[in-house]
Amino acid sequence: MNSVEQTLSIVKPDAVERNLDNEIKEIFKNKGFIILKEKKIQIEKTEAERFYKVHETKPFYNDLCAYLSSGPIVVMVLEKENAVMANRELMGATNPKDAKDGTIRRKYGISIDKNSVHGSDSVENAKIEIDFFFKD
Ligand code: IDP
Ligand code: MG
Repeated sequence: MNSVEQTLSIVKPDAVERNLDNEIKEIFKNKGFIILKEKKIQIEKTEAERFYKVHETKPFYNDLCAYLSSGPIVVMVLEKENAVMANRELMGATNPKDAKDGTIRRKYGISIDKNSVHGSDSVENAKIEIDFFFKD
């Protein structure tokens, strides 16, 4: 069953730093995503720790949170049919080296940690992540 979904996308510091945020937004729009909300912000490390709490036992957790809070990011709510999985496919594998041609991480990712974009991994987590950044 196809249904219209919303998902959270983040253009991470490595990509914003290289001024790729507009280019990446164009890719989403060209693939039929509607950008419902967006903002450019910089978060505190403690906020990054809350956002990535599922990874708190991983060896890379501290570096990951330091990195996400190291510079400006662009957070967006994307809408499209099957948006969660469509965005995951468009992003490509976590490690840019493993990402398929035509994916955002293949094109722009520098390394497994500086992989340019975040995307929610389930409809349930998308709701939590959208609330995290856009609840008002
Ligand atoms: P995802 O972003 O593709 O959903 P996750 O497994 O949820 O990947 O990991 C969250 C983020 O943590 C990744 O995007 C990446 O930036 C970082 N990360 C994941 N695995 C590693 C690793 O083995 N070393 C360093 N950073 C990692
Ligand atoms: Mg993930």
